[in-house]
Amino acid sequence: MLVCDRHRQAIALKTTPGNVVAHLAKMINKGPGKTRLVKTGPVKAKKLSGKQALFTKIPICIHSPHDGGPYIGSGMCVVRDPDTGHQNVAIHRIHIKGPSHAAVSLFSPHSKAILQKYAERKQSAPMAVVIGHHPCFEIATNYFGPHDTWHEHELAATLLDETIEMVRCEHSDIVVPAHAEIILECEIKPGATEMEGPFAEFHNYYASEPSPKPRLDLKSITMRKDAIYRHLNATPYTDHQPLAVLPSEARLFDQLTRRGYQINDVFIPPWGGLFVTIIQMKALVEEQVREALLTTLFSSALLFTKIAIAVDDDIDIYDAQDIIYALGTRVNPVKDIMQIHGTQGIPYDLSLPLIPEAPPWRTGGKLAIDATKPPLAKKALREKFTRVNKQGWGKVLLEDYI
Ligand SMILES: [Mn+2]
Repeated sequence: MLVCDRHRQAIALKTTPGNVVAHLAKMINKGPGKTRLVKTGPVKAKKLSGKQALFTKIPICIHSPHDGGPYIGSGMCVVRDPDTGHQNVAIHRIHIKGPSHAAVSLFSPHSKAILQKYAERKQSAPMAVVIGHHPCFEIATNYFGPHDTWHEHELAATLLDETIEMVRCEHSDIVVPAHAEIILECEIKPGATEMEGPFAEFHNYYASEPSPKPRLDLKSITMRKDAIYRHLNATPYTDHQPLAVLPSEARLFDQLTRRGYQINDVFIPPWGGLFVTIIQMKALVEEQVREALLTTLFSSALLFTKIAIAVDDDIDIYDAQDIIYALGTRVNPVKDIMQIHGTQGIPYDLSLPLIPEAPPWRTGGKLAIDATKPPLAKKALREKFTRVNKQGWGKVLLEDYI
């Protein structure tokens, strides 16, 4: 558990827990940091190739009881555009199907577009799977915003504020971090597929049928002398959910702040199945809250948001009890809730009906809840919502009496 909460994320990003999202937003805006190509590095200490290159050399786990087999959930998969040489890095789940072959579920549209070029040319596509490194690498890898000429590991250099050493792969032109724990060098032969799934998803459900996915053939493994296998379990409550949304939280914070809203923090709680986004803000008028909520629901920075909740700065957005308190005491169902019908729901959301003509897409809706206090413009009313605590709370100290 390296980055499962703001406290740990703050250590990784060298900031304070309350400032993680704002800090990350600033870093992402800086763009790529510096990298340096070196001849070799710690990740080349051990090399296994040919018949020695086997997935069985790594303690790959089964994540959930009914999964189709062991899965790598922590692989930062690197592909390289055959025309431009630009790389893309994304975490794709990898279903181990044999000692040296697997199926990869391509999540990133960036990676998909690159691999499509190889497929159209009937060429084998190299893919390097980077496992285990400083958490900034995993945070950066979960950035899925635009980046034309740089790749996610260069963003890690910005987050670390260091020049990152990279090494070339043994079997391709792909460059990978020289100080990573393990690199799996694989190739995807044109048209080759393997069945992938079932696999329990980020929200605790099995939400897709097994289906053919690109087949990965393992060509070599390089690793550090005493390499550590970093496992990321897909089911809550681990690092997986917080990592998957952290750059998105930062991008939404940036988007809302740029629109002029006074945003304190943004949080996509794992206890909302990643379908709920909470924004903490102070508004001059109620209309600002409604606009910020709608922006959140349709933000391109977010993947899954179905429900958006706005709370004030006296609510702890990391505490589910406090959120329910705000919903209970600050929401007038007649005017503080906006419901939108007929929007596109994501395939994973089992609460929504499938579109019969276009499965796995679903028809859904959105829900916005203003659970803030009355806005700053309504000063007297707002003051009525000042939270009261017990007489002497925080002032009576046990030490004064013993
Ligand atoms: Mn990308």
